[in-house]
Formats: sequence, structure tokens, C-alpha cells
Amino acid sequence: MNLFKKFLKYSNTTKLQKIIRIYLATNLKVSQKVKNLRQIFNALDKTGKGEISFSNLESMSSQLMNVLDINKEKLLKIFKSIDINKTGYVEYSEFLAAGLDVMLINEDKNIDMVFDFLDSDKDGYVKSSDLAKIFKGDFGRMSIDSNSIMEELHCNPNDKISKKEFLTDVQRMIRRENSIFVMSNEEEEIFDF
Ligand SMILES: [Ca+2]
Ligand SMILES: [Ca+2]
Repeated sequence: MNLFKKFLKYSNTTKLQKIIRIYLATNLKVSQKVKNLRQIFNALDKTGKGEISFSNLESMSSQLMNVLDINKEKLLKIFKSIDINKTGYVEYSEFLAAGLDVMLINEDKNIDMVFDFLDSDKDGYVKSSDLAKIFKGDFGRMSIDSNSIMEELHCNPNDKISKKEFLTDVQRMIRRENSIFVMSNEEEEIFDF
């Protein structure tokens, strides 16, 4: 499994994709793939508290960091991007969000589910005011403002987005990110742990 590669990619992904991933990681039923991630997480969680520290991640990655052009600073950047709620640790849902397979994110029914969550006043559109409500709740610590999410969707703060538009935009976003982040076979092998 190219987990490290997924982490790297995740650190460069849009805020919206991180929100989508966190939501799905928390709400999707457990599949076999997710079970494997649980095992890796447990192995990294040296204290058994349900959280991974930066030094846990660093010890796992030391070989990779030597081989690749990744210094401690860059690894810390990756770690911080996964630690969405800024606790200083990576909890399981955050780990899962970063490791979720892109195929899962790309499924229409899953994007639909995220849309229904984001449409917090249930009027059939996602607006800046819906997002603002969400960022006051559990997602509040993400330090994300609703207008920057609207921007990622190429919308003005006053626009509203239908479910159909949201689906198209998210799928386009995923395609664009996949095309930017391409690795050679050699790199793929190094990242395979
Ligand atoms: Ca955290
Ligand atoms: Ca709405």
C-alpha cells in the first residue's frame, strides 16, 4: 500500500477535499481496506491512546526520508496537514481521512452524502452560510473559513451550489489532483510500505 504517497498527496490537497475525507472517514461503513489502515494505525500508536505523535510518524518514515528529498520540516508539514483538528496528534479518523482510497471519495453516492451534510439548512443548495454553520461545530478547529471553500468551488461568496454542480466540481477537483501528482515506478516502489 502506498500510504506514504497518499499522505504526501493529502498534504497538498484542497481544504474541501480534506473536509470530504474527514466526513467520509467518520461516517462510512468499515470495509476491508479500512481494516488494513486500522492495523497500521495501531502499530504506529505506540502508547495505545488512539493517537499518533510526530515522533511516531518520524520513526516509521526515517528510511524513506533518507532515500527521498524529505527533511524533518517537510514531514512535519505533512503531519500538520493530517492533524486537521490541531491537537498535535493524529487521531484515527484523521489518519483514515488521509489514507482513504480516492476511488471511494469519487463515488457519486458518497459525494451526495457529503453534499447533504454541507447543506446544513437543507434547502438543496450549499451556500456560504451553510458552511459557516458547519465550521462552528465539530469542524470548527480546522481554521477554515467558508469563503475559501467557496473559492475552491470557483464560486463567489454569495453563490449557491446545487447537488449536481457540487458532484461535477468535486470530481473535476479529484481528476485535477490525480493528474498533477504522478510518480515514476521507481518512486512508487520506494513509497510502498
Ligand atoms: Ca488531531
Ligand atoms: Ca443550504
